[in-house]
Amino acid sequence: MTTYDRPADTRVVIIGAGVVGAALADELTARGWTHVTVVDQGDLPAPGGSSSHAPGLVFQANSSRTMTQLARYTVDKLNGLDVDGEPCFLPVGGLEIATTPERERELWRRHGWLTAAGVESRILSADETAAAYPLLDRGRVLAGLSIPTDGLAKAVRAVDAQTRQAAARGAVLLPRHEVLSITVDDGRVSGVVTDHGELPADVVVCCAGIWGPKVAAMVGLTLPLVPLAHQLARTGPVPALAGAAREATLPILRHQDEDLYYREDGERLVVGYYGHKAMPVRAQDIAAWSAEASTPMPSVLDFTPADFEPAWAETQALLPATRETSVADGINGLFSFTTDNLPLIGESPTVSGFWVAEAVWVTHSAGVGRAVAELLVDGYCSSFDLHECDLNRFVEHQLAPAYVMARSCRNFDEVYDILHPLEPAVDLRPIRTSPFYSRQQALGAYFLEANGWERPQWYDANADLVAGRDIVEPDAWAAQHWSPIVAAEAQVTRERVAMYDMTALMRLEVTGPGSVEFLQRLVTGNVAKSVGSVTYCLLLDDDGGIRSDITVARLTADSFQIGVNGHLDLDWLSRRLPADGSVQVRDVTPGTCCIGLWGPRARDVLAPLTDADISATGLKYFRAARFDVGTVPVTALRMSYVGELGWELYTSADHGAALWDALWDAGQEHGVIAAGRGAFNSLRLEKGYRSFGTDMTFEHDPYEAGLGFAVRLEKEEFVGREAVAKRKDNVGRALTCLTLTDPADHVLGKEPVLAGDRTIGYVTSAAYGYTIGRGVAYAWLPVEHAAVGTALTIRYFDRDVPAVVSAEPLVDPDMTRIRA
Ligand code: FAD
Ligand code: THG
Repeated sequence: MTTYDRPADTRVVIIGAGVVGAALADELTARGWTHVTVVDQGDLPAPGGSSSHAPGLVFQANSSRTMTQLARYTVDKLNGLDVDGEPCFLPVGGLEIATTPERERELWRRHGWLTAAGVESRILSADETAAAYPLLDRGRVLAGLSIPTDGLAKAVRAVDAQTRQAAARGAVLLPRHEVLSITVDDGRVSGVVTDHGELPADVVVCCAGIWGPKVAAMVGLTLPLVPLAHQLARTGPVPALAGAAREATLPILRHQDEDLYYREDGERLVVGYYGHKAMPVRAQDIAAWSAEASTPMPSVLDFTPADFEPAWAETQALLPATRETSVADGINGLFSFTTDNLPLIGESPTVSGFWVAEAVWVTHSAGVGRAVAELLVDGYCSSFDLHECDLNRFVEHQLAPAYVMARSCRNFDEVYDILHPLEPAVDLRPIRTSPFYSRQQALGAYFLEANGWERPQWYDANADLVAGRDIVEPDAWAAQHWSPIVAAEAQVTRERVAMYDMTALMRLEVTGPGSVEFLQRLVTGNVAKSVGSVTYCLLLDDDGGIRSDITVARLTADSFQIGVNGHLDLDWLSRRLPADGSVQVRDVTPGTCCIGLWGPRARDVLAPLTDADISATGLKYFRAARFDVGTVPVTALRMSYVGELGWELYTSADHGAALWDALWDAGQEHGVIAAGRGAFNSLRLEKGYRSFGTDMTFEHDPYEAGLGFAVRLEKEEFVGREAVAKRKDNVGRALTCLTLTDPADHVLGKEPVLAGDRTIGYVTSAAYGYTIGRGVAYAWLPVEHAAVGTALTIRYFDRDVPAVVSAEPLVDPDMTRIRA
């Protein structure tokens, strides 16, 4: 069933002719959409936004695989574009250097990300690094990371080349047109009002860069981005570069230990600096372009030399040749930061036809243009996995101005920092607390943050449980945000019973007479079952890609509780509600809470607290029931993501503390503990349960992901059915369970997987399996390398860690524990 149908004569107005708007116009017209108009307040091809003065360094390394792929496409595309013979890309290569041992290790991690994403790179010794960049003081450098395909994008030329191509295919370019408002009829965009009149539109795409929040506000949309000033200076002529015949021949250089980057500009160097304090500006306060203004570049603020002083001192130390020159000029240029360093791509949740492509660097611009064009033309994006970039990924508090400002500025401060994957945010905490919070504090919880929730990673109160257990201490990197207590909590869950705070797991309520029909159309499973049934199933894209994996509990004839993975699921369901009002969807996460009570003694703890029959036959595996636990009314789902006997127990927040206390007190004689997310993640990997967003995403189908069992092809029509039916017998890759051969080894996720010296895949999530006594890693591999017993290696920093494909699940394969 295809839910999407937009004709090629859809009238599109793109607001903004920076690198993003230009790329989109090109990509849309290349797909046969010709009713495309690009408006910009400024003159083309340098209308005065960030693209008009960006130095254009394209470094492809990124902790996000998607971002690396967007960059890679940009490199490929710009390499093939020119303006009257002048290139849009200078393929000078990239060099990231280390001047500290921590950074040297970090370069290896980055090398791993690049390798996993299919971008060639190489670690260089100190001598090789100095040879690759002769201006460097050899004595200060420890190592380098060389990325031959990085280079310099000529942003203004890229705008010119792509808008020209679009115009040649029929797109209309309207420079010096300022957008003043957007017309919305009956919840749909219908036009764009400029200072030269109104343009009719079926689709409007906001590519307005730092002005994005102002444009989005025209349709009542909050864009969570902050324009921040960033210092960019140019030296005078550097004698060592005298006589340079070309704009640049040296690689672009990153010196992240001191927040600096460099590019050549003929005989000069251009120096970018992130070390100064964050300098946010409100989008509303940024001027519009003006032919009369003394500077027609409203995105450029006055250079503040005092902020640049440390950068210049460091530059002279690192690149001694610069001691013979000085800072000639500089700017404080504005560009967008977001709360998670990722772009904002997607359609407004409330005004249909209003799209945004915002907070995009030059580096990712052509990739984003392609992605948005695919979304508009096809209804899904087949080239990139965009789940991390979706405009609608944020929950309510993440749109609050205070949150957006604090987190965006923090990301500016940390832009080049070495961040552990579990590194928690520091500002504004706590944002959300479950009703168990004070109990958890009293137990010495080590909190990390999940969607704003304070969530225990482990509890110091369990320190006594460590003694006598044989726990492998990980290396210093993996040992961050880790404690041997994590291991003890995991083992005690399998030995006795533990309480897990599951409040952060987002849950929706779907109600109304049309609920069954509505859900049947959207999910891969059959949910038209008896009241009390729980169904594990998937949401799919039209192309069969996995949008989410969810649990659907039928609580009454007309109401369901759905366990989801995040705000995108709420958005997905809300957009597809029937127009007749027969179904409502509501996020019930705030105001409710959940304890996962799991372990072989879970029934011993719960049974005395309730009159309900919770025996193996009274409340079967994957069934739901409502009953009272002491004075607390609960909804119990008999399931367990950690793979043990037990229930998810939900109640309203007001009853939360009483629920905790009841279970805690009753559990004492059975050795109950509170356990944290560290143990949880280890246990779920041993049980083989995938995590959406990490293990599988939009780019994977259910069969590759090992989730074919959750798809009922024989059921009535559902979104994605036709596509998955075709993909079913065409599986080329598989999400595969690996175990690390040496019990002393750890990996953390995102590492490349090798067969011999060939990279064949990458790790998604990883943890130590405290039941099986070795590391566990799930990885995407070609099926020919996914047979049980295949020996492979995982590149962890500079080491190749031996691993073997293992039969899954590693624990309780015959389901006797969980069905007990
Ligand atoms: P813009 O280029 O800002 O384009 C938005 C356009 O929208 C503007 O032309 C504007 O006139 C138009 N517009 C806005 N509002 C309206 C309206 N109401 N009506 C009509 N038109 C409107 N990125 C890299 O990848 N590598 C780098 O090395 C790099 N260095 C940078 C250095 C500096 C100093 C700065 C400031 C940025 C740098 N960036 C770099 C970031 C990069 O420049 C931007 O992220 C990118 O150019 C944004 O492109 P855009 O098309 O989204 O926005
Ligand atoms: N609990 C609830 N909802 C959820 C999750 C959860 N929704 C989001 C996310 N987690 C979904 N992920 C899973 C993954 C596996 C299982 C449940 C949720 C699971 N799988 C059984 C199995 O594979 O053995 C399914 C068996 C079956 O289909 O009968 O339990 O943690 N509420």
